[in-house]
Amino acid sequence: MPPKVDYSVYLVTDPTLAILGPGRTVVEVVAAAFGNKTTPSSSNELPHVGIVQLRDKDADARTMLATLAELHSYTGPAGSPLLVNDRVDVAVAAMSRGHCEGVHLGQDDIDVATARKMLGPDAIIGVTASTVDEAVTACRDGADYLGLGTVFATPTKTNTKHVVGTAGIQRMLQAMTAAGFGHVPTVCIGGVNASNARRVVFQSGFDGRDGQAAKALDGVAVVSAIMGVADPGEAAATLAEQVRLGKTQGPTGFYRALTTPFESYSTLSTPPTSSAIQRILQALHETTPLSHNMTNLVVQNIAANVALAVGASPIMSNSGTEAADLARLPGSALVINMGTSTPESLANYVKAIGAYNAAGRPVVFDPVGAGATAVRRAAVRTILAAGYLDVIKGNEGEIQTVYLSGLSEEEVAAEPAGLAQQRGVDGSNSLDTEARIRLVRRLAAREKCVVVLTGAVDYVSDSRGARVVAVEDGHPMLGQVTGTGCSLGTTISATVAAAATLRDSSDSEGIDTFTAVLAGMVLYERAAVRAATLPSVKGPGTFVPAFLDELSACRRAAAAGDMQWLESQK
Ligand code: 3NM
Repeated sequence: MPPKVDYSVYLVTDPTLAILGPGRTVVEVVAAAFGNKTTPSSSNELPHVGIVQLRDKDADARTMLATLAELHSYTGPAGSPLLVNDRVDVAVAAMSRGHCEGVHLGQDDIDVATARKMLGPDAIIGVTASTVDEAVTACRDGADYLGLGTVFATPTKTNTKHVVGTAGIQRMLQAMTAAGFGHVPTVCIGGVNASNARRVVFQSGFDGRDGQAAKALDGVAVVSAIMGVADPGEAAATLAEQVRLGKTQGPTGFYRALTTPFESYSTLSTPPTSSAIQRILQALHETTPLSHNMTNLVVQNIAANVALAVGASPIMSNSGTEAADLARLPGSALVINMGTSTPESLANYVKAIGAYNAAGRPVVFDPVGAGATAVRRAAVRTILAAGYLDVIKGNEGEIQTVYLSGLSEEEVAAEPAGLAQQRGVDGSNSLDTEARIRLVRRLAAREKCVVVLTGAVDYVSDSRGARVVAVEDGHPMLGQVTGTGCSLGTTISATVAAAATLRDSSDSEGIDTFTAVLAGMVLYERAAVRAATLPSVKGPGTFVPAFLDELSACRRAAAAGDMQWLESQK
């Protein structure tokens, strides 16, 4: 039997100058990652790198054997296995000298069964898989662990077959547990580093549903995040900590693992209590959170006024560079609204998402017009890859596009017609109620975030796809004023920010992102009904000021403990 391995941080080496930097060797960098220690550590001091793979596509066998001998003087005492990439012949030779513990095989290398015969039962044999079929087949063949990827496109390896995102990793994990291989350890590879490891580990995990057991990643495999940094030892320690947080606490401080059981697909859950909504609106009123809007030109003015009316402090800044400072301001939240995005704004969104993730502050994504053009569909993929989004809000076409953007082409083809065919022009309605509920649940469970599907009836799923609440309120007048859909995103950012602050500061029983999103929605939609039905409101022109007044009045009433305005809410 191969030894038990800590797969949390798996170091894959690369000898190219572009990654190592001038004047450094692979052995020096690996040594640094192990603290330059060639003696066994005390038992309570585990190495940060649990396993190493020598990957050198150009080296001859003899050079590889010499390098393995050197590397093993660090990995051996630490108890971290050392494997060879591709070369079973080199692994056989190195194992006979006690300088290596196994091999890692790609899909074009010698098959697992043959490698096992050559290396024996104690060798560790890992396999790279980038599709569900490859993953299950590798397990059947007897792989000891799998490297799943490519998670994100990476300059380290440009000939990768499939860039699958966290959604693709999750599908492979799900397929493994479905096929009875939940026990086979996995790492993911491709573009993983200290800034994304935590949420990659979290979002890739399959939470289990419909009687299928959960399966999480065991760790991350990295090249440049250790081989290409100035202090490999520190980088390894940081990665180990980020992986641990991803396994135990989710993507940011605010995410809370829900214990609510999964309910049936078509059943709606009980909405949050009026008192939970009241507490969130009161916190909003008292803390005046910053709502940082990276939004389109058309709606900036109304979104800023709505932010003020609901009790937030708006900043309409499209600069990604500035986002790092804004994210650190107390109580901030970010809205990414891609209504009029350009390549430049996309780069700014990516920076801003990274900054808010790093600060542990919420991000709301409004994929405006997501399905309309190829450019927008690509932008959605880039944004999903950029970081954790606490809330995704859109109409049917937009939410479908976001959902489909995480699937492979074969999976898109296999989707039920209603889900796949509609590529999302604004406001289109082709799904029936059950399909809408299924869509929000599936996207929420996959991305592990709250999903809001807007329409005549809105559907909101919690971040496990366990609870879905329908909100049937609002007024047709909202459809006659530009920017009212986008301003709902702004409102949600304000309530989610307030709930995050509430949670950080006091007893927050019953307060989570899901409840906060619903609080923002009911405030928004009830205020619209109240404004539109005032005798003084004659049409869209008189509606806007009355709507702002009602948003402000309802929020103030809630802050004072008066929730009467909500009573006629469905
Ligand atoms: N294999 P970095 S991606 C070695 O997808 C390797 O199978 C991949 O490098 C795969 O951590 C990759 O610097 C390179 O992004 C990963």
